[in-house]
Amino acid sequence: MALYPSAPSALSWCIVGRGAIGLLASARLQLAGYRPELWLKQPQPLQLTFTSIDRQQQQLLLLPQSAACRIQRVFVPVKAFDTASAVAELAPRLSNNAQLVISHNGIIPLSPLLQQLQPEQGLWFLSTSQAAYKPAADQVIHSGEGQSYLARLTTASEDDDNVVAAMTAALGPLTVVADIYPLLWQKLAINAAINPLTALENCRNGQLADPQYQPQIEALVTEVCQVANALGYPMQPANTLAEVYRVIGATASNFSSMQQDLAARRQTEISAICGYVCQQAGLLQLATPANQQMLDRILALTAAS
Ligand code: KPL
Repeated sequence: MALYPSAPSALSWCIVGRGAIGLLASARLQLAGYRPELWLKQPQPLQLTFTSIDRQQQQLLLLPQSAACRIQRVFVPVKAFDTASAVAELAPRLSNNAQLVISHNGIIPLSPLLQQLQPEQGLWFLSTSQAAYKPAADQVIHSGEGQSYLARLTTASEDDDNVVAAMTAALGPLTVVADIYPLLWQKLAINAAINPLTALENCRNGQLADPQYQPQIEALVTEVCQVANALGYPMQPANTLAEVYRVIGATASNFSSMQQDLAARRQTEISAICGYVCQQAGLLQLATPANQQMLDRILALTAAS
């Protein structure tokens, strides 16, 4: 007898963890007629209160991932540093042509993920500016309307239409792009400028509009642009800086994810943000002192806590 006898439904999605974006995606998938199931360390049903962007509140029951069948489609919206271990845990449960969609801040090397996957299993990246937060473990609020971009990272993605339709329901509006890296570098500049500074200053994003932060923000953004340009992703410092200040204004009342992580003494994504910039700069023999300083200061604070 096969270990996982029943085939998953075309509408089944496994969602890893119970972070705000994962729960937002689960709620929206369920409301669109999909069957999201949560992959949790302690599998148990979650009675979720979901508040949509138009302030409608709904009670939803999210079930844990069923042990009865192989996983065909999975969304992995976990922190950059948890992505490889999440994929390794999932790997024995995946169907031969499973499709995995990863989503996180920063950039991580893909080889540790690809080593866990079979050639026919497809890997995708979703970058989103949809905003959600969890006022309690069983509540998620869709707090800001954003957009998402989806790209294939591997060629083995036979059920493209299904992945695109489901991710549109989960986190749309969605644009499919051929290469996600230009967007990831743009987002890296935003996160390198906003996340560590708000974490160090223990402030909301909006405080960075104060002119006292301008020299540091400019230095961080200029370095990210230099590295991106050297890697073949054209980025102009002036436009990128304008975009950083637009995001600071648009998210003025938010606490960045890194401020929240540092305040809660959790591991931060600094290694996948400023750390990735410094690591790539090192390979290109470029100097990135502003990013290095942010990396060192955040790592020192995390180690001390
Ligand atoms: O992505 C973000 C984060 O907090 O991680 C920004 C854009 C800075 C919004 O807070």
